[in-house]
Amino acid sequence: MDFELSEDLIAVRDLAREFAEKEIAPTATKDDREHNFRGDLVRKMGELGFYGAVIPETYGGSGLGFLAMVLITEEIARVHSAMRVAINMQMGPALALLQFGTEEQKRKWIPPLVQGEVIGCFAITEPDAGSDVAGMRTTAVRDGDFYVLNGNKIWISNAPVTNGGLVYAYTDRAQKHRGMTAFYADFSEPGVMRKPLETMGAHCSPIGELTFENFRVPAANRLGKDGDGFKVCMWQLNQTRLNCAAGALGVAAAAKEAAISYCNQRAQFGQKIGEFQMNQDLIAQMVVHEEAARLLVYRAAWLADQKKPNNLETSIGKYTAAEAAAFAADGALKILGAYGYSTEFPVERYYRDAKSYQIVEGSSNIQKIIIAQDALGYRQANR
Ligand code: GRA
Repeated sequence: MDFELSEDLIAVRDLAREFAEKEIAPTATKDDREHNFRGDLVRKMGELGFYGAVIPETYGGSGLGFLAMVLITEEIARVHSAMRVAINMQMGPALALLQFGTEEQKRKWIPPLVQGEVIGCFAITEPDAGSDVAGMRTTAVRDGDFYVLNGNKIWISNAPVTNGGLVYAYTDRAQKHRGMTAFYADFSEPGVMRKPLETMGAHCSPIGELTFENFRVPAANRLGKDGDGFKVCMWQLNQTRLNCAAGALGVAAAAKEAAISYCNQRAQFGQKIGEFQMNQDLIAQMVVHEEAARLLVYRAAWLADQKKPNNLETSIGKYTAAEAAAFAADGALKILGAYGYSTEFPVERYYRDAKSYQIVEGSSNIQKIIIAQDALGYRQANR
């Protein structure tokens, strides 16, 4: 195993770090409080190639791969977790198109996603179907050259601002998950209602409901065949989960850095608070959990770059990274005390953002189910 990053990977990581520190950091805390969606920065990230790392040059990407995507995401999330979501919203649909789309679909829709010229999204979750994807109710009924979609999606990142994206719906509910179909839909057509929703964190990343009422999607926008949707969705989630895992690594690093810096500057009872063993215990655990998670996430990305099965490794990486972020943010708040709780400083933002990683793209419990069932021999994760 080679633990060194190549020169290309170091260059792309440094570019992302510089962009995050120079362009995102100055307003991060303020913007997040004001729910300020930074369309300008989202566009710029596209121009810098942050969405195209996993997309071949033919479709406007750099083809650098999944490890590059992870490194970029980590750097963005270390400064501002909410801004990392943009990478997923552009990359997720682009990758699904790359894997399941026709040549025409790829050429038409991938480059604008990669450039950040359109704002993407993927619509899976519904009020009664979160962890249980197959429990969704949205339907797509064929009508000549169109499908007519009806249903309600919730907690959809970018819902208030997206131009369109992946939508999953049942074309034949009787077939259960084998009757689900995937579409790449343009939301400027009539029949799409949006409702923004408030959340605890990640305020710069707008989220909301999408309601489809007799929303007509051309049959030419279908990905694969009728009934391929669940497969497309599980495949897509495996890729986008890696982005969430990388985001969690970034938050874990940010919280740890804040805790260390405060330990070295704050004095109480006549000494730096880093001298107290209870704080050292927290710092040691933050370091270990974060580093372990990083190696696991990089392994999953490396496997993806080798085109080897990696669902299990991605779930292991995502679970570990989410828990490392939550641990680090919680620990940083303990160490910073009132300064951590204060909205003047970014640590409370890390805390709010860290919690999201235990929920999104398969909760920590869903990852544990995937991991345990594989270990027990009930259901193979890599299929
Ligand atoms: O044998 P078959 O033909 O019936 O196929 C089965 C299986 O082989 C069928 O699906 C196939 N399958 C897969 N195929 C390829 C299952 N997993 C995979 C796979 N990874 N690759 C049914 O399989 P099953 O295991 O019986 O399915 P299930 O029990 O209904 O569901 C499985 C599972 C719980 C893992 C799934 O529903 C799941 O992943 N749930 C979590 C939902 C999730 O992650 N939602 C994410 C929402 S989007 C989001 O959070 C956006 C965040 C954005 C951001 O912050 O960046």
